[in-house]
Amino acid sequence: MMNLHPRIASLYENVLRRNPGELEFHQAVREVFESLGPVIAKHPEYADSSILERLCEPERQIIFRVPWIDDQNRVQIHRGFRVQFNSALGPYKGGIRFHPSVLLGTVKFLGFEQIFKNALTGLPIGGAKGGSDFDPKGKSQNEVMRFCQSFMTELYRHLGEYTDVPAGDIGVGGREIGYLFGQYKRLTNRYESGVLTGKGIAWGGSLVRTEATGYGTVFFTEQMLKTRGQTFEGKQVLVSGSGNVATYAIQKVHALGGSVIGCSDSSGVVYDPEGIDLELLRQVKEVERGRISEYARRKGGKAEYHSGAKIWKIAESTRIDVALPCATQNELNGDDARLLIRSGVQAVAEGANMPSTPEAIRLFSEAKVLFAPGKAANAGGVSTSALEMQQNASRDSWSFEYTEQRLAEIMHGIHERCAHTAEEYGRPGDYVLGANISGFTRVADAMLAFGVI
Ligand code: NDP
Ligand code: 2IT
Repeated sequence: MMNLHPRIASLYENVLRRNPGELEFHQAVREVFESLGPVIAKHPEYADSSILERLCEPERQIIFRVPWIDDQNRVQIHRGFRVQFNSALGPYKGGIRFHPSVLLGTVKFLGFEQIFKNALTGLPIGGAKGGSDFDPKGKSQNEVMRFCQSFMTELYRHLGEYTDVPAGDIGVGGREIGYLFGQYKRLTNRYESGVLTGKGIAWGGSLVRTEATGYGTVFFTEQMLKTRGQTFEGKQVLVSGSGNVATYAIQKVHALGGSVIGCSDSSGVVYDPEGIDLELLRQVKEVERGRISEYARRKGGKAEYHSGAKIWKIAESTRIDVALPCATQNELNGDDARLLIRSGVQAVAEGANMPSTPEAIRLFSEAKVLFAPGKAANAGGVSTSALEMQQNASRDSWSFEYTEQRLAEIMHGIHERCAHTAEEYGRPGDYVLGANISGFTRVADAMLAFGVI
């Protein structure tokens, strides 16, 4: 681990002491803090105004009980969260995650990341995250609906298009956003489209929002490759996960001439040397809500399925040029990074939030692998959410082509900002430093302007 600037080190100790046991939150804070030494040295006014202390303390944290009745008429109790972290740049904005692993510390790490990610987009959105330890897997449609209705019955009073605008994340896609929006509309008697993003196209959603995170990750990677005179043409790519982000990352890699030869879910890995058949993957995952083992079964002997395996192992026996972790936090560790580096990986971009461990990031940096942190590489999702809010505010809807063009421009802008900031601070090519400093200064300047609040 890198050393922290002395003023930041004592602050970090405080974060550890005040947020015991929240390991993912500690990790996310540490990663940002490691980048900020040179900024604090250059701009003592940030430290003098306790900007960092304030940034680490969420503006508001809401924790609530979510009771619902399952199909066997049993009462089920889950925990709901919304951490409204920072609203210096706009209404709180960030997704909702439904996964059994969700704890307060998970939501805090995601909300903290979201502050800097959203700042980096250049769009007027603050940072937040929400979720529940509810597991949508194996639940009936009616159970998911009843859960979403109960969740929103408690959360609605904290939301609003000028206050807090949630969206999807792991376990929350178009279906869940539909139930959440329906209940919000019913409780408030307002058709307030701008209160949630990721909505269906017929009722206020934006074209490209579904594809945006995966597409954006690939656009960002394309920009990084370009700095070394490279393109996706002919590249062999691994994409972990097989959910929303992974699916559309795969689609865009293929459109740009690369081949994704492996993807995964939490049960196992598919290795398909012909390149993943996206239509089949979408049929299995989106239509049937099945497992990727089913993908391999239907491909007969042409694709391998490895139960319980890790996707990065594919790099042991096959050349991997680009790796896009698109599943979950800490899914790519030091050993995985070593495998990828030995295989000749040139670029790694995080479609997921914090998928690489600190050791993996250090190894990529030492090996001069192009590395894009999630807060830059996966910002296309929240950016297109902000475009959805713009369309809702003007009661307009834009074409697919126009919206995708806007997304591409935003991702280019983020790449520029990261690259330029890294150069300005004497670390060309360090996208982690560039993203953290660039995101931080935009939020910090707004906070300075507002005084002590
Ligand atoms: P989905 O629920 O659509 O898909 C998640 C995928 O990751 C699934 O394949 C899932 O497998 C796998 N996965 C989830 N948790 C675990 C775990 N603990 N261990 C192993 N595999 C796991 O979610 P998204 O695609 O929306 O999100 C993926 C990542 O991208 C997350 O980190 C999210 O925060 C991030 N992200 C999402 C954005 C969005 O717009 N949706 C925007 C920016 C970032 P299984 O089905 O077996 O659980
Ligand atoms: O992590 C993320 O950026 C998201 N899950 C998307 C958030 C959003 O508000 O679109």
